[in-house]
Amino acid sequence: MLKLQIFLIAVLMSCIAFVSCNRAQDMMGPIMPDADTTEPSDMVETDDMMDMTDMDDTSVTGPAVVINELMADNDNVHVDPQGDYDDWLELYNRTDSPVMLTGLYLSDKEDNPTKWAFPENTEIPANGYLIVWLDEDHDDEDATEGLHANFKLSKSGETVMLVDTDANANEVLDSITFGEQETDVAFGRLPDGIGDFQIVQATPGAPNMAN
Ligand SMILES: [Ca+2]
Ligand SMILES: [Ca+2]
Ligand SMILES: [Ca+2]
Repeated sequence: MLKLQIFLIAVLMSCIAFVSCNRAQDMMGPIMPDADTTEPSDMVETDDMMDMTDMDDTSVTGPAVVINELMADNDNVHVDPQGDYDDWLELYNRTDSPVMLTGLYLSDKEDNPTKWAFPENTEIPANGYLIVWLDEDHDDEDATEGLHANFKLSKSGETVMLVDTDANANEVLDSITFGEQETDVAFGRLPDGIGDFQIVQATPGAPNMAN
């Protein structure tokens, strides 16, 4: 009789151990997959982060090149190759490859998106910067050095856009509408290429820095 009791107790203990083990596995089960799916894409997303995700997925989705910084009233900050302090705009290549800007345009007029064409074979280096002088010196025979567009930026604010015409239609790759600007104060993305425009330190041709 004692043996039977010991046997039954042993069986009971085994059952309890078995059930406990299964329950522990059930509890563990949902935790592990959740941990695996906690990837950056599940984190809080902003439009900017979406752009970066898109780029990572395909390397080209979303504009490779964006408007990164501008100065609409340059009095004493950055001198052009001809010795003038003119409006300037900085482009930034968000990709790890050089990008040819042939077929791209800059404009300050939404009804004329192809106002100024980048010269043939203008290239922006991988993760690099390119300065365009917005000084109406495009026809100046002395202004052969540097890129000079046929419009200027308004200090009181306006829209400037980067446009591509590759797909038989004008595609606005990037467009910035800014308000009144202070003299010698730069307006740019922070961080480079993805952040919102704000007042920044003037860094023409170099990474943007907080003011
Ligand atoms: Ca100039
Ligand atoms: Ca203008
Ligand atoms: Ca910069």
